[in-house]
Amino acid sequence: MKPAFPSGFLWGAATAAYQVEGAAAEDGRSPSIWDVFCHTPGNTLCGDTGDTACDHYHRFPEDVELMRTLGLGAYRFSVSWSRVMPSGTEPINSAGLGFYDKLVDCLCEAGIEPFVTLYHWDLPNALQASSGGWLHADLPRRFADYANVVFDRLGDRVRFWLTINEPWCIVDGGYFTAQHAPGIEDPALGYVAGHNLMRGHAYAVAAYRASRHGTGAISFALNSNFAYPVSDSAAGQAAADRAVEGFAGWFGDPAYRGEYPSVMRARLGNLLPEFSEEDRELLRGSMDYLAVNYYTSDFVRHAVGAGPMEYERIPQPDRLHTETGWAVVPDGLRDLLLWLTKRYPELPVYITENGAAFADTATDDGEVDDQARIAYLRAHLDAASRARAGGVDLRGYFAWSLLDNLEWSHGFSKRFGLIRCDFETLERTIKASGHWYADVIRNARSQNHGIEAGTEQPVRGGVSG
Ligand code: IFM
Repeated sequence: MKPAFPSGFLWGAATAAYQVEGAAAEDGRSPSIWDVFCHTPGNTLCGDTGDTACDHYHRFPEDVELMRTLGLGAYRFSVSWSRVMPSGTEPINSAGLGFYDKLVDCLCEAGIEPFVTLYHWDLPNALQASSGGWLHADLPRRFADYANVVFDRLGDRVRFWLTINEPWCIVDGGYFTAQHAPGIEDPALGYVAGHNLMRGHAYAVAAYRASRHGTGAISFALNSNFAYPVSDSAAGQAAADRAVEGFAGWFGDPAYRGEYPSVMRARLGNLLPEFSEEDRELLRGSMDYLAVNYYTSDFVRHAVGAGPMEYERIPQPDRLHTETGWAVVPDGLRDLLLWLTKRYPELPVYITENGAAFADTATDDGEVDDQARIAYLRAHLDAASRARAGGVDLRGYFAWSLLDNLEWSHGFSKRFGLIRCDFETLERTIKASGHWYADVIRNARSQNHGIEAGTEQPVRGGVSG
């Protein structure tokens, strides 16, 4: 039987700086908008902050050893802009940059591919305070300057880059609902922030491709739900189509072809800013690969007046839900990957996040028999393999998350890890799901005749300006 995943498939796990690092005030790091948000009473459950988080900053050698135990081929982590450039611009903080240098060395020594995200939501607060952060038209240039510093330092060892993690979440949480930093509730501003995030992505990609190490692959992490109609009417199907275009297409279309989806342009009008011709040029073909973060899907119906896109989500109480209240819809992963591959052809695909929070119970020894998480991951890997069989050029999969961490405004209450973190003692224990994932990786490798061909070289996608 043909193996479900090919030789060279990248098996990884992911984290993000503010969620795991801690050491918030060490070695010259300045506060990010997430430090300010978490330290503002009422913003996070129990007032939890990332001050210590998992203390990955100090414990990364132990964590890399755990990755080795799991047999991971790749580790996706993010760089904290506030560590590297505390004011947001020059000067560079060499201690902060040095941390990532050491982490990358440690991963390379362990034979684990570093997969680096430049921005996972933690803007230096100095830039928010002085200029309004992503609302300022100049911020994309500042982001590219910072990105360039990181490319220059780590680019000799890092071959996979992501500019921005989940622009949709940044806009939704940060500007539509105020559940995330910077805690603004003004949709009109959200579209401006989203626009500048994509401009920042484009400028950073251009900087990378012009840099001395710029031969790897770069993209941004696109999160999206898939959407299914709750009725089989034509209007229901059209509403579901709009929902996917307005979610995945909102950021995918600009990065592929330099413009927002026409359905968004038609329905949102002036709420969507215009890209300049120069921005369009830089945006087109700015994904060397598709990086997809998937957790759940929506069930929708056409709803006149329910916002410009005129659809509404219908709750599915009969479906299994995770602790974050998200319906478990593995087929949505397959359908989303097929949709993305059809809309953005010729691009290799990596699932850069997939996972679930469940109410883990730990024994006194910290052991966790998280069968619900195993079932979730198994079903999603099966959906991923069906997407591959359907023609998706899937090259890698990253479980979210390597270890339990700060789940943003939910604080430490939602656990996504393959590895348990005891937030009192900071002790780590591999959960049943971690052992299960290690078996999946081992079996996949042995199905490929025990010959692990090494990670395929990053390939630039076939799209050009
Ligand atoms: O924890 C987050 C991560 O930071 C971004 N993607 C979704 C995860 C789960 O909510």
